[in-house]
Amino acid sequence: MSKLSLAVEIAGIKLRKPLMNAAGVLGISPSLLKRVYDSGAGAVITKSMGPEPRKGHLNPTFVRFEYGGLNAMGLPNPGVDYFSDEIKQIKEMEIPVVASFFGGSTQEFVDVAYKLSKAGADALELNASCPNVAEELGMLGADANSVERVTAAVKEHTSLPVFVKLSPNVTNIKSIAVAAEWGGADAITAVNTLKGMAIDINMRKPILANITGGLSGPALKPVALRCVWEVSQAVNIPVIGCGGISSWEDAIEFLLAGASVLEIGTAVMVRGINVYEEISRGMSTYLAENGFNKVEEIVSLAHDEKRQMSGDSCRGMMI
Ligand code: RRO
Repeated sequence: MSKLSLAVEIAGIKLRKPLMNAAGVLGISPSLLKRVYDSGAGAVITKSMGPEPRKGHLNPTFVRFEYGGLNAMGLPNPGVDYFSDEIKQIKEMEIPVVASFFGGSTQEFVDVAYKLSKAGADALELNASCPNVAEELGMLGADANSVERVTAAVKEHTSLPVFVKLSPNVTNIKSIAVAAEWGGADAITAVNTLKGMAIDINMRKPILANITGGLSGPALKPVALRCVWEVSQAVNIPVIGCGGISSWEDAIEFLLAGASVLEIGTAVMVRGINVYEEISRGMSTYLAENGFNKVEEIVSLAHDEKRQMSGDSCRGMMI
């Protein structure tokens, strides 16, 4: 009988599959997040929650292209107090839940993290990288000192694992990842969306009301893959891969680049919720056909050092 399993463990949390939804995709409704889980995810991630309700930006907030999407939602959320109940509902369904959160100051990050921990989340994803709001809310992740300070403060006030979600809109993502690790992060999520824009040539003005937005989907994938590669070389904590993963082949690439767990976002909107099931199936087939039993056996395997340690350079020769 095959010993093949897609189960993984990250920061002490056991996941039956290495897939989650990316924060914000499918919003916050417990019933939608349950559908993500039922379709083959190992855990679900909520929309980023802040200290107070926020309406977000005016429409249009999303532009779809052939190769991805641009969003400028502007952190719409009902506020952490309202959301605590929703987390309880997700937990009642016995679904592992990662609560994404943000703040406008270190104290706000700490307060929201504390409330989400009390509400029963299994882990927290600290959003240091929203590209669509003023710097103090979004681009905390561009400054290594701030990332370390906020991560350390949050870690002091929660016993939950904290994943720090980084931005690709920086010159040196490795230094930011190391700062998060020094602050006590349990994993790095690489990456959030890439800042971009689109112009309507008939109206002769930007399409998004916010003018700029975050690029996601296949166009982001090579950038995100490079970020995972660099971050996994720079830190000793797990990396969660995110950015344009649309197929099982993409998923395998991210694992080989150094991700241990993957988040899927835009592909769910484009291909439907069954994408988790399809990607899981393709990953299982790849592992079986190439003589692997577990996902962790291929994590970082595209890096020379890991390939030599695992003896994978010989694998092809024996077949
Ligand atoms: O709400 C948004 O505009 C948003 C967020 Br919080 C984020 O983290 N990434 C993104 O592309 N959009």
